[in-house]
Amino acid sequence: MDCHNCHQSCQTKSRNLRSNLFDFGYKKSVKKNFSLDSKTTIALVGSPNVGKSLLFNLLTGTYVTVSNYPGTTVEIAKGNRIIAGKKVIFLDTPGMYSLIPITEEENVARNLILNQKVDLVIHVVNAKHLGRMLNLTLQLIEAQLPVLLVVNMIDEAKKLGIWVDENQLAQRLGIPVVSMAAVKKVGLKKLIAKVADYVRANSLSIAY
Ligand SMILES: Nc1nc2c(ncn2[C@@H]2O[C@H](COP(=O)(O)OP(=O)(O)OP(=O)(O)O)[C@@H](O)[C@H]2O)c(=O)[nH]1
Ligand SMILES: [Mg+2]
Repeated sequence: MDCHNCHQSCQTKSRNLRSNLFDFGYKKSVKKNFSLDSKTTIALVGSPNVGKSLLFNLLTGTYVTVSNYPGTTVEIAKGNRIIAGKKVIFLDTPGMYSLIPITEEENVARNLILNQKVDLVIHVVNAKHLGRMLNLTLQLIEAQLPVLLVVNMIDEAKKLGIWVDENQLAQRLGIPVVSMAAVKKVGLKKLIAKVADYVRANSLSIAY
């Protein structure tokens, strides 16, 4: 399958990742060998200023700078948390609008998810700009990456009369979706539960 948006390295990675699709109960897929004590690496990606670093801090207890200035994160931060009895490594990445990089920061994020071992990508979007931000979600899915979508800032969206139906979105995209207001920790437990589902599903897959 061609990757329409990326260069050769992406196509290669896409092929490698095909056997690593995960099963959240949405898709039947073949899982690759996965040792029982292996770590899970999860990258938080998304446009600038959507709350990736705030979420990273909540998930890992590690502090990285959170500000209203887009482009605050310029390099990858690493933290971890035990989820479902396994060590889960979270990576906070610089803002990225698309898998076709324009800025150096976008290149850093893109290279991480396409060229290094990332088991799951959490795409964080702003509920107020869902339409345009879903472009990257579709690109990530098309690149055969396992994706979990976080629709963040539902507190602000609600003030504007915007309500997101996470179940319908999950059905349409074929990936898990969690709506959140990270600033108030709304949806955090649900997100951790979805990550736990992923960790369990992949830990228990049988080697072939
Ligand atoms: N109202 C509201 N504000 C939020 C929410 N999540 C994050 N924020 C705020 O959004 C701003 C940006 O948050 P960051 O975590 O720095 O965003 P980022 O995605 O890491 O941004 P970059 O590093 O520039 O890519 C901060 O002021 C956060 O407090 C939320 O759910 N609701
Ligand atoms: Mg950041």
